[in-house]
Amino acid sequence: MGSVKLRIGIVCYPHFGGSGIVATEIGLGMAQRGHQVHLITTEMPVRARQTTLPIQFHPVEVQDYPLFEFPPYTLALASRLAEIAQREHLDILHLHYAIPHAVSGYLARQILQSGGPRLIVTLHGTDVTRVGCLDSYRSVTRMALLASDAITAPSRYLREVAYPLLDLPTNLPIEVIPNFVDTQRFSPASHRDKQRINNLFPRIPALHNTPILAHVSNFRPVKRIPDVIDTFTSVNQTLPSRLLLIGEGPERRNAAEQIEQRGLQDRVCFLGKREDIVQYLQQCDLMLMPSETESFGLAALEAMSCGLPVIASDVGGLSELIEHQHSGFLAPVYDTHTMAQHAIQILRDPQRLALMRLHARERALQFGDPNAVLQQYETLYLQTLARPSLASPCHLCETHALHPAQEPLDHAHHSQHTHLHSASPLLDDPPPSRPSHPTDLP
Ligand code: GMT
Repeated sequence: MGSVKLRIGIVCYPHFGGSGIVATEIGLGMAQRGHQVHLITTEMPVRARQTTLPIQFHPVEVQDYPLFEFPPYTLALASRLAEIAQREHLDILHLHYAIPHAVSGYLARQILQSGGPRLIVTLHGTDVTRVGCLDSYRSVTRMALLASDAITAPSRYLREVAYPLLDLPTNLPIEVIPNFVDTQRFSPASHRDKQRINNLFPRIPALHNTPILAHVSNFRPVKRIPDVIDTFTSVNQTLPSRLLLIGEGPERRNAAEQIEQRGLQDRVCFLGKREDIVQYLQQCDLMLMPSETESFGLAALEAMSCGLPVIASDVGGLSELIEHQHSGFLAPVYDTHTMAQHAIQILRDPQRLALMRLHARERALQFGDPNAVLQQYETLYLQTLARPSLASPCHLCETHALHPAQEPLDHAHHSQHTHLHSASPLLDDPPPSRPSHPTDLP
């Protein structure tokens, strides 16, 4: 980084889940690059708990009241964002997962009137494909996105579906900035120590040399946990094997029932939410990810980085990430028969499996340069700061105030005033204006 030090507020869901992980890693990376970082969430995010970097954490408290059937988190967050943005002179608020964070960010800036931070919204997946597109949320999410200063998505797929699903004008830029992985931490084991896994399956010692399949997720319906179990059931009928289920979520109970009904409980182990997943992934042979939709598939990328080929549904960002028959396999969504056939085929061919493990790792390495991704975000932050905020009226010429939804998306007029609008007094050499050609995945 140059001499520019930004004051960045990061807003995300702090629990286990891709959007919170990506947001936290961006926060840590920006702090590493010398920026002042503020995490604004209900709890300290999991991956920030051990850090020694000077990151400030601001908890959001949602006050309850007997009248409320649902405590209004969106409002509590908006008030907190306005307070922190003003007190800390934030340049940027980077809002991860549009619902409701984009709306809270919008409200915070309305509270602050002029001089508020630039709003960057990173769409993550179901905020578009499952929730944002619902009648209950579409119009308000759309309004907040149109009022933001920049929007990003982790894949071409999510960018493309966001326009029709959220009814966004096609001239609204959405920049593709892929998820990334720490390839040093998520790395193949130098030697495979199956004892760690064998200890999890004490009842059937005969299984101790059998293949190990893994699934990592937040166990929501979109992850198709029944398809994980169906695929495993078929694989196990042909090739005795074991399954590690890592994560926690609403589908866990159904999964346990399904496993018991099939008499597979001695071959399936629930590990729950954990921070040490690398040590387990390193001992596994394959990862299963039969999701109904997936904007990117960070869990798949982390597994690939540990050298695991992924058997996935051919949807969304998974189709962009996994090279079929090379670093993994893609099959039609819900087609557990084909997924199982792919698994059996590769598990029966140790040489090909070893090669695919290398290819999976190679593919992950293409997403393994956090600095390149951080640079993309940093450039975006600086670009938004170098031009007037798109949402607020141009205070020097209110009659010309443009809204990003309106034609043209022309910043030329406003750029005359850029230096006067620049929110950061620390910017002495503003970068060029917003890119018109968003970047794509490697
Ligand atoms: O959209 C979600 O389901 C939430 C989110 C999360 O917090 O787990 O997951 C999404 O964001 C990740 C990070 O960008 C992506 O890697 C996941 O593919 C994406 N999940 C879905 O699209 C289902």
